[in-house]
Amino acid sequence: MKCVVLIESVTKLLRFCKKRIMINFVSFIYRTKIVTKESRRMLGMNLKKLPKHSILVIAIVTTWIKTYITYQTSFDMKIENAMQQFILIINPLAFLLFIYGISLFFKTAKVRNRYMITVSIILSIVNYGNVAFYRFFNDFITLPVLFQTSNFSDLGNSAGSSMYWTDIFYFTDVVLLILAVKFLPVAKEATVVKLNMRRTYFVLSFAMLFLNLGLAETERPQLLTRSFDRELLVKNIGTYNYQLYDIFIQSKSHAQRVLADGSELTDVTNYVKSNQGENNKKTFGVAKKRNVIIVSLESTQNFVINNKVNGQEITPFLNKLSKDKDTFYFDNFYHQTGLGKTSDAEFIIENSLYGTGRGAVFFTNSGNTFDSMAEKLNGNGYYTSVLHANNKSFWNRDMMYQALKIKHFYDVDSYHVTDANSANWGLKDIPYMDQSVNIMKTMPQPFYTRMITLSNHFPFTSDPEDQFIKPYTSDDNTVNRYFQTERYTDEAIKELFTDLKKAGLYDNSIIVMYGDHYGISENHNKAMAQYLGKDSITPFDSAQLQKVPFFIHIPHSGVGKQMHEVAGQMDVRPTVLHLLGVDTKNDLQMGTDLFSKDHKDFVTFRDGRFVTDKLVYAGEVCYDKKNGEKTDLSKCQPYIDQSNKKLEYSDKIINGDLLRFYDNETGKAK
Ligand code: GP9
Ligand code: MN
Repeated sequence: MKCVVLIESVTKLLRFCKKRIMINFVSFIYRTKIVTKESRRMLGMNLKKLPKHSILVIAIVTTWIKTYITYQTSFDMKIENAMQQFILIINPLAFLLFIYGISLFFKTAKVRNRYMITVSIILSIVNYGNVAFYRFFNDFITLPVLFQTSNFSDLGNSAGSSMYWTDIFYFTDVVLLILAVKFLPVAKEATVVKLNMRRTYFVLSFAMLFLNLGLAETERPQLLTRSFDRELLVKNIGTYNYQLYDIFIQSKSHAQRVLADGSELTDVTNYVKSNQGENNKKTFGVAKKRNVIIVSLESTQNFVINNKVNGQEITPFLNKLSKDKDTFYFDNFYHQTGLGKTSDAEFIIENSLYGTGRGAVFFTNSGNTFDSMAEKLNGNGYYTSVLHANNKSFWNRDMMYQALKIKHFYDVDSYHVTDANSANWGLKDIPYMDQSVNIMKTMPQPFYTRMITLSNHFPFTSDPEDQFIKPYTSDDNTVNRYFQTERYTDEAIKELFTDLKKAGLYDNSIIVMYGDHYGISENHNKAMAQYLGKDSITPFDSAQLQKVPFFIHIPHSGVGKQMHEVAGQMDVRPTVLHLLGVDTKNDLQMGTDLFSKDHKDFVTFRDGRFVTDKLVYAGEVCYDKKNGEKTDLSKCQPYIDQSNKKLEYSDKIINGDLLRFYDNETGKAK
């Protein structure tokens, strides 16, 4: 009923607007002096009073239209289908209904109008701020960026040059609202707006919000928990909601940071020092001054290595490599990522610290001080970069890479991406390898570059010409396809090696490769059990399935072999840096050099599960690793305690931003 009334009011208002508002506004604009009370009376003489709350409707509709026009004209958002377009149209609405609707709580029309004008001005500033920022950074504003001084000066310098007089458009809604308040005859609400009316109104705005989030979730599952790409967020929830979301995330981590003072460092430092191993003299510096190429193998789990589907090898190239004399292949190596997936893996590789348990650390703590592998290598004469053919704001990489002191990010704009050479998530891995090696040729040497593959990403779709093996046969198409895209990525790695040889870069480089995280989640246990020839996948099996491959290929070294130590992504940083002859004894890192005799067969996952050479702890049950049988919890207890400690110290470093107080030259607090 209330809904019908509201719709009727809007229709009446629109009809009225068509006939009358233009007359008023046009006459206003063409008059040389401000319209006097008298002329206003004359103009309004024939007008019937507009329905109550017309100003509210005008405020919402004008800001809504302006915001949508801004999306279309000022941001480069790729809209792929009608549903995305629809979400884009409706996404400002819930927020606008809510924020302007607060005016319904004020008692007089005067206060209500003032409130709405103020909101309209603030929203216009936020909207325009994003436009100006986007012109320069090709990205949306996030709070830490505003407070990064380097950005400030960049912004300051560019502000003038990226503002035009036509930008007045971004304030049209404010102007229209002020004019409407001043000149439109609106029927007055006698007292404060009725409770029933308010209730209906807010139920409507929340319904709008749920509709928006529901549609966004079907378009992009786990949008708010996982996909921290600002473009995707804005596309789905709109600029205003995004800005609120950003404030929420940033203030949470800011509060923890403010409370830290560096006194926690003593415990953390002692813990880390007691876990650092002796360097292995044989391998330390074995790859000194070589270029370092670290490849993130999207969704590659270890069970595909040296394994077959339909009688065919899944990863023939990696299989050969696993037995190569120049390659260390670790077959008991686990990923340690959380919600941040690929970005968590990157974070661990760079810092040998855990991501946060509450989201992607790339997003929550991109303002922190770090002591990344890139920063260490910058200091050792390396040119540092990342090569990844995706939108730079995905996983907040553009911001986090600055904090990690990565010198250059070759993002999607550095690549030639066409419909023909892309599938699934974007540029296919084979052309990605070709183009990346071309970029490497232009880099000063020695360089450290990280590559991130994409083709083997969920939902594992590919073009027929890229399917080198037949799919698996089960009633789970995700699992069936996974083998094909994995096979394709293997071919891309082969291409990388060939390209590096052709480019003359192979001999003086080392190539490190790791699986970033699982590809097949527990939702696909049935098909996985079928493939692995098991009755079912137990928590013990699931923990074992977190194994990802890890390769270190050192051309012409002859030192390679298969390594069976229980290890994890945390160990990559110290292992690689030591191979390059860069010491890490004072660094606050959670991993140890895998070539050190002090390395322990013990890996803790982000969620507290762990694996040792004898035990697996998962789902709060202790398992005997040999046979997967449940065993006495007391056997796991010492490792549970150590795991908790490790996670706690790592979290302390990140949440308190403790590295800002730490001097890794001296190994002491600053
Ligand atoms: C996106 C790619 C995939 O750039 O790294 O991220 P994921 O969804 O696997 O975390
Ligand atoms: Mn990934």
